Amino acid sequence: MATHSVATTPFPDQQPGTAGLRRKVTVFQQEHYLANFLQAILDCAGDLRGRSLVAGGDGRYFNREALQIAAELAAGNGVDRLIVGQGGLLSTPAASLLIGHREAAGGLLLTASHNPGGPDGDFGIKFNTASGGQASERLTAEIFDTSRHMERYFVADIGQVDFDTPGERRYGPLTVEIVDPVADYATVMQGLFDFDRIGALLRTGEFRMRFDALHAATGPYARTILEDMLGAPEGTVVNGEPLEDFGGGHPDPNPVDAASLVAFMSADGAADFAAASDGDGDRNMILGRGLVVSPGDSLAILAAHATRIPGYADGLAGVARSMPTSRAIDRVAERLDIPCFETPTGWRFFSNLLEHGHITLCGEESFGTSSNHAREKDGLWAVLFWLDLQAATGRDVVSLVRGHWADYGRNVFCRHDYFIPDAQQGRDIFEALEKSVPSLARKSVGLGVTGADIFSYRDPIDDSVSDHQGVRVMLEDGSRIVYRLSGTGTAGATLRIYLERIMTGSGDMTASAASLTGPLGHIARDLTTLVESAGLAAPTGVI
Ligand code: G16
Repeated sequence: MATHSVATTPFPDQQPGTAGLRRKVTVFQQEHYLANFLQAILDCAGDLRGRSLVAGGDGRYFNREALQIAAELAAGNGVDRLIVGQGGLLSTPAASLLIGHREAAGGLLLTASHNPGGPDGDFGIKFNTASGGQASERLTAEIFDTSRHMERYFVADIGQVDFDTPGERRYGPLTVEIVDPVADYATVMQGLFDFDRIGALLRTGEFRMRFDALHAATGPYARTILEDMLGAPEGTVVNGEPLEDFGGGHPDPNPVDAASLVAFMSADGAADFAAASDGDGDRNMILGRGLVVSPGDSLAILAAHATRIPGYADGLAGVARSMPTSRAIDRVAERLDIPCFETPTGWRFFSNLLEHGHITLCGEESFGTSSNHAREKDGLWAVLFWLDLQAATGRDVVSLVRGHWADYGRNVFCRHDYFIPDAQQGRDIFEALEKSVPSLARKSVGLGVTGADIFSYRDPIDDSVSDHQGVRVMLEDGSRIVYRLSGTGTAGATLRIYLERIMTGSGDMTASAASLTGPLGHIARDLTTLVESAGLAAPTGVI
């Protein structure tokens, strides 16, 4: 079977964002676009001849076409084996685990995560290395640089690959192995949690749960684990069928995009526990009756109770959160007397800490939580952790959250997103803010500013430095405002403003985070040029 080189010209826009390259489907459909980027990955991934790669995606539109192109390039570049989830489906955490278990050289993850799908939606691809974790900043920069000079890529004429029939088949120089996307992942979950205890809870008939898979990748995983293995009644998993356009929805488990689940949990007849996951199964949202658990609180509560869970019974080595994430976890770490790391936004910054045993749990405000069992965030893992915790303690989500606030105080957290259609204008607004940092302390904002800086991170393992990771403003009452530009969108620019206010003892701790942080939101907006430059006086999204 012929392997040949295809002449191409570089695309200037293949710079990955927070987690891989995300663009409109129509951009990826341009001739050579995907092949160029894949070749850049393969050129930078080390010697792949004779090695295995894992490949799979969240099932969105263009998933299958992209996999076929990936197989042709893998064969053309001497990869020996491509391990693919049946139907081309692999959730991001499952792919990460599979890379490690099969000792693959890495993985091609076809996903734009929580971004909308369909012919007019988004597509994406990211490369995970042999550790199962996302490519480092350095490797990502190398891939981008290579893409800017791409003049050829290598393919083999392997014909159409069958991505649906389990087992392995030979396509010229390449073996394609089609695996059950769920089996390996489910076994790992069984090793971490007390399935008997969770099963007993779910089978009582008194405890009711709903899991909304938002028509994305987690559906098959949730059905197998929650309904088949743990015995939750059929119908516990809703929207469990992965669809190419996610049923027209936005597969992001947050109170805005999963509003129907929030409404269900606030109405008469609500379940005791609910959860949702995103496009590729790495995010999670946890709900109790009438309550959405803030991701920062979720991380803190899981850490505070971790030793009740079999997989974490020996305690935690340390914890980490991304910089904008609420500091609730810091308080738990302090009490447990374990280290707490503050990293830039992006799961890849946790990789070294996990790899070297510095941390056991980590999480982000963007509805991501996970542990050292994987090198990616893991939506269903978080759901199982919360289930096991409820089974172990006999307490429901509301009781666990309120109990935590009573014990540690509440780090009230809310995110204001300002979407600016003109991307350059968005960058200008952010740059102006960065420039104003030295003078922020002199501003009169109703509350004293006690400090402001531009966050920079030095990785404690490899000493690499990541600058310009967001602006932090500290206020005299302990509140904090953080600003950064989103790195996952495919149009315009989104300025994210993260608001955090500390409550201990006094005041109504149970009021909504949006109302409790409202005044802080005004202060935060007024420290920027959003109103003058973009005419934006109110956020376009509150999460
Ligand atoms: C990705 C990263 C996360 C990060 C998030 C931030 O999430 O994997 O680590 O927190 O982006 O997004 P933004 O840059 O828009 O604020 P995902 O789930 O999209 O892969």
